[in-house]
Amino acid sequence: MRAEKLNAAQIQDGVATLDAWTLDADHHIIEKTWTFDSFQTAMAFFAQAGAQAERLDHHPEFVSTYTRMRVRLWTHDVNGLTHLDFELAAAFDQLIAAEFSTRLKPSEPPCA
Ligand code: H2B
Repeated sequence: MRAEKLNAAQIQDGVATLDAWTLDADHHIIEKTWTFDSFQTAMAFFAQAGAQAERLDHHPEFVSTYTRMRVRLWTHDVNGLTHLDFELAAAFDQLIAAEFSTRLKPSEPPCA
């Protein structure tokens, strides 16, 4: 069953449940950027985040810039946001908290 496209209110509610993700101007993409302590750590996150994407069969846009990794999420099939975007965003936040909280750039406090 194809995931249903969320409306503006549902999107606002979804963003409120996440940890510091932002909406793009058109409100159909959510994004977050992490800065890691090294490129190697950023690549380790990429690999583990990729596994989460495969688990949900839902795939982000990743932009890697040295120690920074930017993730943007939307659902291609509906050209908007669905519950899958918020599910994967939450999974990434859980991954960061569980595996990378001590490997974020020193100026970035580890996720609570
Ligand atoms: N990822 C994202 N972000 N949006 C989609 O609509 C999507 C996906 N569709 N990953 C999936 C793959 C679909 O193409 C496969 C066939 O299940």
